[in-house]
Amino acid sequence: MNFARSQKLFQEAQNYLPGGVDSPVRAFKAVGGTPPFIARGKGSRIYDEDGNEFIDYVCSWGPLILGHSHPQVVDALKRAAERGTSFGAPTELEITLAKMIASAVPSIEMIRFVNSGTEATMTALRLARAFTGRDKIVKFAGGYHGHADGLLVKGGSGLATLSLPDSPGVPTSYAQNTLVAPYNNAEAVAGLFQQYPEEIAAVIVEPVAANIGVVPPQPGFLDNLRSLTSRSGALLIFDEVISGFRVAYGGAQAIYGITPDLTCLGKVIGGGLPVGAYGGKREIMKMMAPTGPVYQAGTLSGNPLAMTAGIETLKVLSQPGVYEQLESTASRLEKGIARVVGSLNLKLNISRFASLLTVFFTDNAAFDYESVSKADTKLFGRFFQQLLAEGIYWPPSQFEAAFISMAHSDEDIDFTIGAIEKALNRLEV
Ligand code: KE4
Repeated sequence: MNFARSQKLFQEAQNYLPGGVDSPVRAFKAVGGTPPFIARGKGSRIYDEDGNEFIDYVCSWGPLILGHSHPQVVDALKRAAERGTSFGAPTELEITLAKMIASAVPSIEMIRFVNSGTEATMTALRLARAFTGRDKIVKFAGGYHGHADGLLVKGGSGLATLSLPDSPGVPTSYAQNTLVAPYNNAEAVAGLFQQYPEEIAAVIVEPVAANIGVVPPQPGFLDNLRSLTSRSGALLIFDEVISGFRVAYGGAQAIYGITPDLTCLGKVIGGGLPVGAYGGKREIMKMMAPTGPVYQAGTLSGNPLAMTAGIETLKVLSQPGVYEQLESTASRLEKGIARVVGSLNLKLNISRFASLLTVFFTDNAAFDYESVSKADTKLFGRFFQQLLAEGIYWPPSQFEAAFISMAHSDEDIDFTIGAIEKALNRLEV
């Protein structure tokens, strides 16, 4: 493959943007080489500035569950843009999307739209602190909830990849209010509640961890968090920015039958445009300005284009058979990779939850940050480069999930399995 134009653009970009990118993982630091500069996307495919074509398993890190440039979304966006892109005033579109989300996720009685998952989790934690009058929060090692200061403590996702356990610039005083427990370890959380009685405002958790690669909750883990928080007067916050409307139309909370106090959403509900949201019980949410004293605001919050893309995306997702199709496609990929791994007698671990999948270069179980951090990230980098050369755009980090969309066909999956077989054959593992 020829990447001449991407190499030239990458050089130029680095003069203006740190690392040439607007989000660290895109710079391919974890896998090496030059990131292709993408010119366009259609369905399951993306095309770079050199004309190379890739089957895309990043899907903009989750939002494009319908695939790129879905006609229903694009047509609605064109019409919306002609009516105006943003008013800084209420629109009916916000009610429409709010109603769709509230009917899909009963724990969300009220919701506030913001512009990113980071804004959603940052505000949900501020709200939890205000509602409980407590300062401390609990997160999980490897959990990534965006880049708000108090959450960059043993972050996952890009931080895990860049092995920066804490980010410089976060005041120690902020970090001291963030307690960290291992994922899938409710006993450790119980210990924190014993150590800091009446001080913990909330536990924030990815109900299906996807920023250390895909690590599903062990049986009982989420139930235990629910009972621990209820007993202690702390709030349970489900960060469903990835899992929301992806693992099920009602999110992971629908699968596990757990009612969190607050839920954070993003990605899919914006259909590829910048959206985040936090929502939950009415008695908690009405503490938000202007009905209550907790402040949060945003110029483009709930803007008509993002609302439109979200509404059209959820309309498609609410149709019968959608999650069955996603499950069938993702399962076909998982089984195909497993066949290859088995035939080559490789020590790899394939971890899948619905349409999220990670191939871990370790035979450790996908249990928590500790267990997956043993993965051979160098080997993963070579695997990634082999796949790219075969026309597969896999997530450029061992600690991210591959995202399967409604646009991935059986032919795409079979081609991908063939490319993975070639790639693994070429690795001296
Ligand atoms: P954003 O601020 O990036 O919209 O959302 C932050 C966030 C919150 N919660 C969860 C569970 C998330 O996964 C994220 C962001 N996800 C990463 C990918 N793992 C975004 C990609 C990137 O950082 O470039």
